[in-house]
Amino acid sequence: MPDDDATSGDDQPDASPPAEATAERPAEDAPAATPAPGGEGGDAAATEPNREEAPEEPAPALTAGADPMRELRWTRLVLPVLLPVGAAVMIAVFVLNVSRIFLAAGSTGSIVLGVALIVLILGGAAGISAAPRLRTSSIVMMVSGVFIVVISAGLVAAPASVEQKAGPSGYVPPKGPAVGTVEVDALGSLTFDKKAYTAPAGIVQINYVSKDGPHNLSFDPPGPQINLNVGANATLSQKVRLKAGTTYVIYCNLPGHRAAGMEATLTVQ
Ligand SMILES: [Cu+2]
Repeated sequence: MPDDDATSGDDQPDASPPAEATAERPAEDAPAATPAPGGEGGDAAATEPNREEAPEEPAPALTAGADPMRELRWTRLVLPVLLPVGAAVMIAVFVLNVSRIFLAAGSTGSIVLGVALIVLILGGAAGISAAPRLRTSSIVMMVSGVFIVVISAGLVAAPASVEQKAGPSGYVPPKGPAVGTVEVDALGSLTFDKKAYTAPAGIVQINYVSKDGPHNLSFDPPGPQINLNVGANATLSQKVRLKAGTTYVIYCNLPGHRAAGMEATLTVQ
């Protein structure tokens, strides 16, 4: 066993070093003929002048050899794709975040924000054009700073803008816990599961369940101005504020559905 290991161990190093040596030597000789003797000499005095010379020699060789191809690739391939794509991404991010801020700010706030944004853009452009010697790096810093502010403001405003959009057709549901729940089932036979429903007064959660097909739940005046559109075999939950002592007429407003029987009363106790 030890003999086998020894012989196999001997065979492998014997076979590989010549292959490595032949592979390495031409590679070393071709790019840098001068550093090789310096490295073999080993003396500190001999290596130092070689190191100073070495960076000078390959540097012009590299710029002369590699740059035309790199420049061609950069100017004809990368930049024509990168610039428009990058600009489009930046515009998309900017527009999305600004629209979020506007949605969250409300009608008066968005007018103030819009004016501030216009002043900022015009002022920034005027400032940059008035100082033509401004460094490119500082312009990049300023623009990216504005972007960071817009993106972070958009992230902060995102929940508020989504919350306002959540209600169907601009309906803003009442905030606070529901005092009761009413389930209304829309059946395939174009009727509700009951002809009369009851609910407590105050904030009530309506669970509108479609057993078959898409339906809608509308409240007849003086009901909450909401339209609950539910898809086939889906449930839609919405909070509404119901007035005490009122009987609402609830119905499906899809063409023909109310006449076919999708109408009921909701009495608030
Ligand atoms: Cu219906």
